[in-house]
Amino acid sequence: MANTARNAALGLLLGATVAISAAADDGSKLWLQSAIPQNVSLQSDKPVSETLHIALSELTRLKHKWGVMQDKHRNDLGKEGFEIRVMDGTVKVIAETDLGLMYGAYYLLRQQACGTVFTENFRAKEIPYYKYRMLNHWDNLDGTIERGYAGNSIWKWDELPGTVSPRYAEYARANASIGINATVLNNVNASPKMLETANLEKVKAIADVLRPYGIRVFLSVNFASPMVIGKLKDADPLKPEVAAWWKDKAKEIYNLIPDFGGFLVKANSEGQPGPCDYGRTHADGANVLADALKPYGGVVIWRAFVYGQKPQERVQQALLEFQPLEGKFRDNVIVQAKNGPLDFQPCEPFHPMFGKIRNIPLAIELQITQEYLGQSNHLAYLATLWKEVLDSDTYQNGPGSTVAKKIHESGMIAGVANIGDDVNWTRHPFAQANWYAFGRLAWNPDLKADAIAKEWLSQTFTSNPAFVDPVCDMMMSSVPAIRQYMMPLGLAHIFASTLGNHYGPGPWLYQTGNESFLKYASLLSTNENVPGRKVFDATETELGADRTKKGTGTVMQYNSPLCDQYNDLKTCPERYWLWFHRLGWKQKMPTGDTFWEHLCGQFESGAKTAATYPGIWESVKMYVDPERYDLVLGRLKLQAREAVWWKDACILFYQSVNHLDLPKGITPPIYDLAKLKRISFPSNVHFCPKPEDVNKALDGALKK
Ligand code: GCW
Repeated sequence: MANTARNAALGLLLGATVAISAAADDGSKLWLQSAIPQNVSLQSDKPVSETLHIALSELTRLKHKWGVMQDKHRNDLGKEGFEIRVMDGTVKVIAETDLGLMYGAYYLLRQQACGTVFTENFRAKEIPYYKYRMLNHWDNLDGTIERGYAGNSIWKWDELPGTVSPRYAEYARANASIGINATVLNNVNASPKMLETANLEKVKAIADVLRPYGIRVFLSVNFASPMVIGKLKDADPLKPEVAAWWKDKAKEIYNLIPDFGGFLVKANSEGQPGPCDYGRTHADGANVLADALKPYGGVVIWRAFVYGQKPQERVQQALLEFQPLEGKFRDNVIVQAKNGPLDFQPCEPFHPMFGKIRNIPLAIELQITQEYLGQSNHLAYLATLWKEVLDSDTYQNGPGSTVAKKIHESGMIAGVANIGDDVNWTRHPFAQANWYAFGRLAWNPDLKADAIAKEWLSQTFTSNPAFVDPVCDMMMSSVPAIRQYMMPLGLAHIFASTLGNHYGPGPWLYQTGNESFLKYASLLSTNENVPGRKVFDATETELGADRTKKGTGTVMQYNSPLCDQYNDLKTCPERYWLWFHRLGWKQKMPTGDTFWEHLCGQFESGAKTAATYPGIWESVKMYVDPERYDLVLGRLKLQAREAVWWKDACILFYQSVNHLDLPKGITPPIYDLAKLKRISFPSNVHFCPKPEDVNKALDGALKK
């Protein structure tokens, strides 16, 4: 092993570590539990890159004797990998690049916080599984965040580029510590103004802060930008002047930001402009941008979240739209599909594109922000949900064709960020765990959800097992419980507001007779000629969506044997029963009970689990600082209460259509259906009601 002289020198440092206070904790330091180490002076005979400076400064927090070694002659670690060895009492980080050393430094600090003892001959080697580990911010230029529940955007466009907030470096550091290396700064519902020169200069200022942490900046672009800011007649991707406009824009961007990552595009979806406006295809649209970025090494990320263009069932549309385009995209285009085919619901099967598309590199988009999972009021540990999809077998190339492997072809995994300008970044202290878990899974999708939870808890609170074990169990049970109390068995999109806030239950809205709601949810097309039309809504006899071969045929979008498994209730996983099947209330389930009994049992069980959360938290009070303790307790109490809200609202509403009695063993509703129907919160896309307001609304809905 070549040990360069330079690095022997760098192993010796003068520096100051930062004391950790055990008192009240505002959560701002996240899992890092220290501010950025300051006043670290380095003794080196060679110039030190900013990235290496970061690595060395962080290593001053290591309590063990350490050294770093950059070995450019190795060729097994790549740009970002590292190896750790303990030799002669010294922990050594070995990497080919400064970036690798930085990731190695964060690895060691994580191990230290988790209680690892660096005994002689300790060895570790890590290389990230995905090339692009990316956050998608849905942040707007006016400072609001679509589906953001932790305050306003951290990007302060008004003060940039003159004032560069210290938070940008803290953000970069937090991401670097978990391996995130790419970020899209703005909303996919993109303002064309984002590409104006004045704004690009602001983007440059942010990119300059993120770069030493190994993070590349991307932007969402509006397809009509050549018209809106370029004053062209249209944005037809096949017109030379449109192509020229994009080329000029790319040139301008790369002059400012030489390592700019590329464009993310939401086109012809939910009212956004796109190539279909001119009779062109998604491939035509993506390719004009790809050609502009190609000379600089940039990529186009084209979203597959399209629906409503054609009278097909919504969950089938993306595959139908993109399959004919296989082989037609430039090689620097990646198509990004959500984890499931509908829209980040609590429980969806994996997106059929992952099993059917062969000749388009596919990225996966996960949602870290909890749009449909209680926003910043509920504890929902999403790693379990993400693992479920990443580990799903698509059978594309026989058994073992997991979604995780499929997206390795593009190398891109993206998560819609849950970060805002709240002091603790995510408002609910446990939402930090989702940001953390996303980064860890993007680095290594084989990690286990509980192992990640334990890492996060150890670093964020304490590594004492008396705290970590029960709280980890609570986190692990959270998504399964939410699925049960909100939308059990694969029921989807029954929120109290459709286009608006997606908060609270409203199964009554998604019914025939409520055409506008049904259309937005587009659970099935409103076109009368589509087979299986109007099979979603609840009737006196049934509930669910018939997506079997006899219904809309959606099961056919999955490879064998899944197609037949999903088609038959006896082999369909319980969590997808209502996703693929329309069930009679009195129908006997494979479990022996009737569907109605089974459904009510799910609501009951979810509510019971949520009811245990406040007590679990109270039992670990001694391990938590008072500030975060109170913040979490208040929200867990609300979550327990909201679980009953969901259970009562759904059971009472379904009873109003099926006229069946409450099954034995189900706790009688405490709320009044008519009053629940009147609960309403402001209907906008960046709103999460305050816990006190929800509590007040629920007080008012109690039965007299
Ligand atoms: O989940 C839905 C959201 C929209 C979002 C859209 C999308 C950015 O309700 O707010 O728009 O999906 O992913 O494009």
